[in-house]
Amino acid sequence: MKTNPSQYTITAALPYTNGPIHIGHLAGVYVPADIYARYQRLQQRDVAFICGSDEHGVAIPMRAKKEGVSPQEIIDKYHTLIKDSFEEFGISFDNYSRTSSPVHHETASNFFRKMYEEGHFTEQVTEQLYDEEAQQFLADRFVVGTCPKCGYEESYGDQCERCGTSHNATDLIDPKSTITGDVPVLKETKHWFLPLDQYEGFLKEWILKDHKKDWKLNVYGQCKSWIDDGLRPRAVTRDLDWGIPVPVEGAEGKVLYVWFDAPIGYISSTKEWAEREGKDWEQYWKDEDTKLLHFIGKDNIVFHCIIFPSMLKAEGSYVLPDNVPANEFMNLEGNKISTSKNWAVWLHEYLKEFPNQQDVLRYVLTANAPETKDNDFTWADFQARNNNELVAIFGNFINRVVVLTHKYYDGEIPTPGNFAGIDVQTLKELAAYPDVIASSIERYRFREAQQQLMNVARLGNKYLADEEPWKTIKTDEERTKTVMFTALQIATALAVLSEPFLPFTSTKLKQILNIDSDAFNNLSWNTITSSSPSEGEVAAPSLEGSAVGGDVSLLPPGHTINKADLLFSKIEDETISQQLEKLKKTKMDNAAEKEIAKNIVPQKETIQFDDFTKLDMRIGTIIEAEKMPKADRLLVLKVDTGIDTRTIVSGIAESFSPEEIIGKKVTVLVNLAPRKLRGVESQGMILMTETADGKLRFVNPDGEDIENGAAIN
Ligand code: B3M
Ligand code: ZN
Repeated sequence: MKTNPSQYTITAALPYTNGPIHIGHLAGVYVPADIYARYQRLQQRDVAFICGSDEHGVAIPMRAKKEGVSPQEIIDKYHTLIKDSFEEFGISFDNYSRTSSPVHHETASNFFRKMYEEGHFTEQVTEQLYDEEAQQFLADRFVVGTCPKCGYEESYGDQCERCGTSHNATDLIDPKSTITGDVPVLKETKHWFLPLDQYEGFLKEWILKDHKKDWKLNVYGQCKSWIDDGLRPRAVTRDLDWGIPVPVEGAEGKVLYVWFDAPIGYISSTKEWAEREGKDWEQYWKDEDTKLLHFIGKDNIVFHCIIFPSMLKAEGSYVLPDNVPANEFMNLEGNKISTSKNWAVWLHEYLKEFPNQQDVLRYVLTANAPETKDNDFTWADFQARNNNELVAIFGNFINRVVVLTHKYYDGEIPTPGNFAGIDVQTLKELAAYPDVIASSIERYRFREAQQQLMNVARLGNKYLADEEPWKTIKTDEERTKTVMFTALQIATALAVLSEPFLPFTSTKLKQILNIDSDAFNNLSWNTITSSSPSEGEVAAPSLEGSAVGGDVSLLPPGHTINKADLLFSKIEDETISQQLEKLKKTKMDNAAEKEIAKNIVPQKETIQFDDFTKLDMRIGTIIEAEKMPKADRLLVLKVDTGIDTRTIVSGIAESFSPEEIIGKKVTVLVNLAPRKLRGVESQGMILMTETADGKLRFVNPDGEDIENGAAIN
């Protein structure tokens, strides 16, 4: 672990542009990464907080197909939506790029070419899964099957979403094409492989032996288990027409595997930023003193801890990640969040439905952050945390302090008298918080850090409740001044310490306290630490430079604050029921869709009218029926077709007894070539359909007045 790096390169997983951002993404990756980046900036550290859209891979053309538009339209639509909603939500990326950008194509191609030229890949012709109907090779999300490791039946070709294992598509048991539903065949194709088996020694040394004991247990554990299981070569190219063309001879029609190019996106995004800001990108990726951190969700661990580091190692000139603080998953109301099932709270919708309440969602997602296990987001908890914590603890404290300061002193910070024991103790406790919070953040424990932040507000509330300035104002004005002065110091500390977690609240609070000007530039995380008085000491009143060396005041006597403005407001039951209704509707829509999907087979290929007129279908009546001996499913029928009376063998014995169908009007395909079934020649076919639970039904004419022999056209 690097303890005193010269720069921090903080990356957050590049979201796929195949859908909008939801609370699962936010809780798992973007909120913790943002807290970390904001905190490091407050510590005056040199930070590059990097992200961008992941616009390649199979997910994009799949989504395009679903929406009936081109892949380019899909990436443009979601890139814009994602970028804008991150910005409005206050995720403070220094750069948000996209992998379709020229700088990325160039960077990724060069990376591949260098590895290729230095002989880091093996070239192999292997048999890969191929969908004959779609005429396409199947990899990644184009194929599902049973995971060879955990038995999950819906595993993707490259990774199992349940156990996180990454595998080759040919490892799947019972693979099925997600394009046509067909069982794929094997077909030969050439690809370039990263021989991960050759990196086992390096990975063992780097992750297991080296210093990675400070990695989160879930991350370290997953890596260890993969390495212990033995690593195998992984194809880093694909037969696909969407992606970065493989930049070597003999690779026409092939593109880089999305997980090869996407992590390089961090590098290209850094380049874009450095170019704009006049910085040297290499310093943030190649300088030994750089602390490189990848914030991701648990399904991305293998790519960031095994594959990308092996690529960086092979390339040779880059630093390796110092840590990969991956989170588990956030569920929603007890169910797994799912883009395809629309089971999510979408960020862009939240921003519309809860205007100016970014911090409430940030707060709730951090309070329940899935740091060590999966967690659940519920609207009831969202409401409770807002009303009982943000409003009742944080907001209430600030409101009381600000209102009383105006009431007693016209908004001017009073000059304190002698500090009593309780004041000294309270301010000492306050001065200890920055380090406590910092230590939690440095160890990626954001829930704990935010709890400590709330404890600062609790400290303030308790202090006011104990000292009761609203009572002492009538009996002891001097004492009241000291108490109000002390409470105002706590409010000021809250404005500073809340910035990484609740940036909008912090800004608002700084405006209320009138400390958002340059005069307060000295006010920082560290000045809070060094600002506690001794008992009996009197604060040196000073208006210049608020809290510097030895001075006990963060907010000096004589300074005037602005009028109160509510930081948080109560969320009513009505608002919560609306959200729950919305989810209920999604559930109902999904259930209905599932019903339909169960019954409706996809439409067949288009035919011409001539094809249709070839079919000769007539109305007929079943006049005799008997079971075919030794055949469970077959009945031998005599049918009056209006043309003749003929024998038809029909596979309906499991649904009907012979007796019940005699006299039934049916539809018959009369010009079907005769064929023998169990020695009996069948001269046509009765048209049937099926109920949702699989029972057969005749296709009957609508009315008894239709004569046998009537044609269907
Ligand atoms: N696009 C995110 C995902 O798996 C994936 C991350 C890439 S980070 C280089 O949803
Ligand atoms: Zn699995």
